[in-house]
Amino acid sequence: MTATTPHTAHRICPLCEACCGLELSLDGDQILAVRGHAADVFSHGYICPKGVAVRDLHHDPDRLKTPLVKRGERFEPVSWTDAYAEVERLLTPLLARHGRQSVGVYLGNPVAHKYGLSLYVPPLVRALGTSNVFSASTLDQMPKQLAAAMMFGGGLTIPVPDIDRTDYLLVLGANPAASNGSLWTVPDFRGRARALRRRGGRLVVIDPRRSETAELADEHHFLRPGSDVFLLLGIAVTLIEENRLRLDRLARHVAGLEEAIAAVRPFTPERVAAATALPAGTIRHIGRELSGAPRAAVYGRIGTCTQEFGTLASWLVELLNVLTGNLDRPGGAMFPKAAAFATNTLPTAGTRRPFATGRRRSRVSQAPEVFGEFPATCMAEEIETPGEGQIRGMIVIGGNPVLSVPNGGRVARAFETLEVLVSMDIYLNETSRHARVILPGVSPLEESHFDVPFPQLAYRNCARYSPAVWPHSAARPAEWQTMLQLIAIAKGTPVTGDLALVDDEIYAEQVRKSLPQEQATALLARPTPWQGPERLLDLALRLGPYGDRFGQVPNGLSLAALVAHPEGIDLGALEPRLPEVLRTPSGKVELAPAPLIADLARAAARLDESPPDIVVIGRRQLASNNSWMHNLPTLAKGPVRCTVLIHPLDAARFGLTTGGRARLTAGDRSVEAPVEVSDEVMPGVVSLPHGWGHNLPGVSLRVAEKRPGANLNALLDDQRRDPLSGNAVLSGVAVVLQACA
Ligand SMILES: Nc1nc2c(c(=O)[nH]1)N[C@H]1C(S)=C(S)[C@@H](COP(=O)(O)OP(=O)(O)OC[C@H]3O[C@@H](n4cnc5c(=O)[nH]c(N)nc54)[C@H](O)[C@@H]3O)O[C@H]1N2
Ligand SMILES: Nc1nc2c(c(=O)[nH]1)N[C@H]1C(S)=C(S)[C@@H](COP(=O)(O)OP(=O)(O)OC[C@H]3O[C@@H](n4cnc5c(=O)[nH]c(N)nc54)[C@H](O)[C@@H]3O)O[C@H]1N2
Ligand code: SF4
Ligand SMILES: [Mo]
Repeated sequence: MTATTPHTAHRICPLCEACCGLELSLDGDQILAVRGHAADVFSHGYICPKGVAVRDLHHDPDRLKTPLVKRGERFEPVSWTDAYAEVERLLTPLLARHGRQSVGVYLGNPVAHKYGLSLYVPPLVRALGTSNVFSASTLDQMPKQLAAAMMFGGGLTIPVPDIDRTDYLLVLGANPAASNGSLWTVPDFRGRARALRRRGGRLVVIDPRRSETAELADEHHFLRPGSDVFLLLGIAVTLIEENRLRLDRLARHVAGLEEAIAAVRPFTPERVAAATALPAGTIRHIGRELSGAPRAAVYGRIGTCTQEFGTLASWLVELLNVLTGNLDRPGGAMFPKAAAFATNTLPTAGTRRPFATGRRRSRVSQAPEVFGEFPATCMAEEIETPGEGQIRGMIVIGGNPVLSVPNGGRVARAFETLEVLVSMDIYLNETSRHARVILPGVSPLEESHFDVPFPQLAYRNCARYSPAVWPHSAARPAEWQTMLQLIAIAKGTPVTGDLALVDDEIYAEQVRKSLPQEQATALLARPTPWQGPERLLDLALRLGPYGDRFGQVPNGLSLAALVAHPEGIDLGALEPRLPEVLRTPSGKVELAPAPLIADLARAAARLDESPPDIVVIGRRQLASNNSWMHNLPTLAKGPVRCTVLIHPLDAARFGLTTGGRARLTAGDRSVEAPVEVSDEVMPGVVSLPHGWGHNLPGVSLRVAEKRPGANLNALLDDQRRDPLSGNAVLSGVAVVLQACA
């Protein structure tokens, strides 16, 4: 555990999608300082305040170090053996009595940042045999993934702006200056945006709030929340009517162009203007600038996803990239080529089937399955509603749905009725307090790190891996080992069984999936120095597009090669990938997927509806990370951040002043928070950040509890979704406002 002299370690930050390289100054088991790793080939020394807070996270006295088991009303620390035995004691009979659907799984955001978790989720779900899988994806990016699957044939085949070479960047519903980018791995967005402007390019931001990103922009336009679909349609029609389509070399790679044009055509800027709260002239102006720029990219993110027309909006973003000829060319919107785990780099085997959702429906709301998941907003009702297939046990992995899912109070009540809740979490927090057993992960610095999804979405191709800064003590399992144990329990293997065998089986399955039989057998006979996620990573790297194919390709990538380069291996600027990147049955970019064309009728029906008086939107803040970094002292400083932002005109109407308090009500749900009057938000819109509300009984977060804030999701409705993707509507929700006494 301890080294004797101060030294330095390098490590990719696991806290957000920017994946910055960190440099840690260490003395023994203490972190003295955290700074950016200047030599990192990808992030070049960039870092944000959350990266610095890795230190607080590692040393947080509230971070759980032993498993907890609930006895009566209280949690007791227990040994790992006892904790696993308790899980087995609770889970095995439940599965036997009520069948495989009786246990559900919820996967939270950190799962995507820890390959020791994410690589073991599919085997866990298979071992459980449940279709009741929920995740933060349906609170977030499902629309974008669904649109990508329909258009390009892969849920992570999502183009990203080639920011360093573009001349015009149109950003809708994203605030990378605060969030550091999402479905777009781009450390130092701010620096790159400034460079874009310095070389004469333009940044245009569409957002109901003048965000930190809008502050950097040449142009910012307020937009009525939830109306991106109409703005994007209006821009598309501008291009069509004004003879601005420039498909050029894209023409031979697309299918459905005429159909897409015919479908969007009725939505002229003049027709959609009122719904967006933007003048038709502004919509046309954006279309003209976008099509006039030599190289341009359109990027839409969470604001365009967490709304009723999220999938339509995500489709239209890419449609604009195609219509302007900017898809897949330098300076446009390009497809990264990741070194490992990207399905769009795997050989295409057999016949490709069209992408489909709804292979199953959820029991209560009849929501279609999308990528094997049901909407997170269906979880509570599936637990509450009796009958065949009712969920009676949950495994929550790295998630805090009580704060992150709309109608969080209902989630909490539902969780209380479960026979079993197993939580893999590092804190006793708003969600894990409902668990029967909490299995805490070690510090992220005590495990090795490789980002599975994010290099697939990165501004530049590169491969980086971080070994553990310190080995975790032998008495505490790494998270992948806990995953193996849960898999074993789900399979009915006694907890005394050999987990190495479970791991070998998972590896063997992956090898057999990746190679023809003979080669697979030969490979499995070869010894490997790796185990667990590292062995899976080595396999993926070596068989990936830059891989050494186990010695066949000289200087190809392997895990050993990555270990030798703590600063990462640069794989170059993004390069055109059409048509090789596509996995659609036609081998073309599908511009007019039938479910999307059909969904336009639903949007059209909404065009003439009068908007609610006041709607609420969220707000991400640099020093927060969803619900779980409020316990870190370096981030918990400064003014109270969980405030209701309101425009001066609305503040006057409702008798609200800065420093006073407002109550927001929707249906029978309400929250209260301090008011901040500001013209940063547009009239008719109030903004409250999500992830707060740390004042619930039973949590053990001594720093966060002091400034608990209000839970936005205690207010939001769990029955509002984008019907195609199942994504929750988190933005543009009507509320009633009142001043509090
Ligand atoms: N109203 C509203 N709601 C939202 C959003 C919004 O914008 N507005 N955003 C949505 C989005 S984009 C997302 S991604 C979701 C996030 O939803 P969730 O993933 O459910 O919530 P997080 O706050 O990310 O919670 C992460 C949990 O993982 C735990 N954790 C942290 N590190 C580790 C680790 O290393 N191992 C394990 N096992 N656990 C760990 C934390 O303690 C915490 O309990 O929230 C969504 N909810
Ligand atoms: N500091 C920090 N960084 C984070 C996180 C965090 O909590 N804190 N969370 C991480 C996660 S899980 C995610 S998913 C990413 C998300 O990263 P981003 O997608 O960049 O998310 P936000 O910063 O919430 O920016 C969304 C913007 O959309 C605007 N908006 C709201 N409604 C609408 C609308 O209807 N239309 C349009 N056009 N705009 C709208 C909001 O005002 C906001 O400025 O951030 C990640 N990074
Ligand atoms: S931007 Fe994201 S990845 Fe980079 S230091 Fe901050 S939290 Fe870590
Ligand atoms: Mo997210």
